[in-house]
Amino acid sequence: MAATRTFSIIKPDATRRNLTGAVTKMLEDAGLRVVASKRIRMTEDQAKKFYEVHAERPFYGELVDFMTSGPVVVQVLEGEDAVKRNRDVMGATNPADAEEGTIRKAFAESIEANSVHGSDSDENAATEIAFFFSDDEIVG
Ligand code: YYY
Ligand code: MG
Repeated sequence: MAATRTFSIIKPDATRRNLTGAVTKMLEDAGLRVVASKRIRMTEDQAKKFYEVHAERPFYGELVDFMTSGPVVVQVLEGEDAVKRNRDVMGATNPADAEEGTIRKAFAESIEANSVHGSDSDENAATEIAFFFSDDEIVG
């Protein structure tokens, strides 16, 4: 199968604990290649827009506060079946349900502070990549 792309965020709980390298190593060991990466502080507007799909959920406000509480590392990942490959290595949203060997099992602090984001479909991956990166920032 041809390589595809997905979008990843190393969240503030992970950057705060200096886990950028450890998380990235797990992504790479899972067969994903980082083809774009930058460390940013998300603005409130960016976080609100990024998580717009969850706007009606009770956790939305706290999620926006959390995602803007510290630096994040946004990344484009490339690999075979990248969206699923990344979701598999991330593990379940709630670390209590995450399997051994997953990033969230290893590092997540809670269902909110769960260390990583990953796109859930090819379509959303394309939208999310374009939200943070221009074409010339992605080097495959
Ligand atoms: O895609 P994924 O991150 O695994 O979960 P989503 O259901 O898309 O939720 C996005 C984000 O929202 C999740 O990573 C943490 C937060 N969240 C929360 O704080 N509390 C919940 N009950 C559900 C999700
Ligand atoms: Mg999601």
